[in-house]
Amino acid sequence: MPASPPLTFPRGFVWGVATAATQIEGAARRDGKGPSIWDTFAGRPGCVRHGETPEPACDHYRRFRSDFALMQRLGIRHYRLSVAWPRLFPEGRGRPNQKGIDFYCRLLDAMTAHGITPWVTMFHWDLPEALEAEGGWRVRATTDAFGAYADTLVRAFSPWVRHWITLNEIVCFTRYGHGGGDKAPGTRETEQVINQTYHHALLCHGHGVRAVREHGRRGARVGLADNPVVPIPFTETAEDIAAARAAFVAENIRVLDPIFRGRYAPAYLRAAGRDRPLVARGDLAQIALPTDFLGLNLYTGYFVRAGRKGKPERLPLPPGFPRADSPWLHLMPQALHWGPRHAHETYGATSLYVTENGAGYDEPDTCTEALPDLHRREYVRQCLAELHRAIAVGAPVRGYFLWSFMDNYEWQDGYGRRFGIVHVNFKTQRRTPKLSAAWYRAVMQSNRVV
Ligand code: GBH
Repeated sequence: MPASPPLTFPRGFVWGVATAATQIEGAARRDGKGPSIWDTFAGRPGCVRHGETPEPACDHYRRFRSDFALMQRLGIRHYRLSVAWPRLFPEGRGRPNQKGIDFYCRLLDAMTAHGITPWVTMFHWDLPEALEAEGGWRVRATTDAFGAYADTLVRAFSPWVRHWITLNEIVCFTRYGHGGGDKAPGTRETEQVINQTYHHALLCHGHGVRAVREHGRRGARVGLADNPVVPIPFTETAEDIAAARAAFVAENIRVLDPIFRGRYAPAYLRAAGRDRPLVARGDLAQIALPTDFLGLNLYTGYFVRAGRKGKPERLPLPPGFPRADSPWLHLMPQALHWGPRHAHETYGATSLYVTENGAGYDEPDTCTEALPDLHRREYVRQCLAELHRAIAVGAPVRGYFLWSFMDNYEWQDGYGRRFGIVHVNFKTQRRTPKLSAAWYRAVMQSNRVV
């Protein structure tokens, strides 16, 4: 039998892993760091599983050198991390905390010394609590504070950093944080307030882009990490694909229209009615500043077919549809095909990165040898095959970051749900690469799905 063709990725394809500050650093109050809304939220009874907090997480604050040595041994050359705003500005604004800046300088130094290229997210959900006390994402003043933070960050870290990501998953810290969802600050506000938090987040994205253009090094690149909802056509027929594409626009119009088209879509404004956000002159120009790429965090999706008159009809999932242990993570590798295709075909995105993809399982707290995490390996492998198929039909995907390098603080799920390809024993802080790490190493090295 002839060998099936190897799923080789384009030359220069970027392979990496991802984490975020709150989820790995620990040292929540060290060297002058101020509390973030996640420190506070976790301390509130009933908000996080077993009341677990981001302390000590993976104690990466003290262990980053050995973590980078491990990354190097695992063949990891690109690493997406985030900077903690409250480390640089314990009060959210004002005078920067030099010790916080110094920490990231040491960290970036060690990272690059290990041959690892940083991809830095400016904001991954850890709003300084001091700003929350002044209204947080609800008030426009927070966007000024973010602008100053972004300026400081890009100035301080540009000697090491060429790849910037402004914000991670706007919906998670706006709607899920303020609409009765499960994310900090955990409030329930009116639809108008929620729309306003989105608007302020979008303005901050614009500030991030501006800061990179003003202070970034030559060739610096910047984009957003979005987590679009991904409708997957039930069949790959023209009708179902058109329905899925229409659903993709309807689902993601709130973030992608302002960023790619410099406007709030009439359909969005009509639906929002009197709850639409307050917009100042110049805001949309700032939000739509040209970016260099769009990051997509892709985990799952839903199925759609063409209903009456071609209208998208969402198909309910039967009980028992396969999922990871994270209950929201229905296993739909096709999201890696349709996410990039939709982004390209509807908004004309010309450079895409998968900034996150992976799977969360309840694995043992202790382990002595490589966990045979074949469930994670299998899902990621299927996702990569679908991503390859997307690239083959023209989706401009330039790279892929696996979530996550190591098990970490999974927000409201605490330490219970593990996404790492490296196991972490949170009692001893011992790291043990899982089977998926050995496999991913071979993928990165050969630039193909093995
Ligand atoms: C990403 O979020 C995060 O960027 C990362 O920090 C996190 O650790 C990782 O993924 C794994 O969770 O409405 O009940 O169906 C993914 C966030 C989780 C957001 C599921 C939407 C829907 C919950 N997504 N959530 S539900």
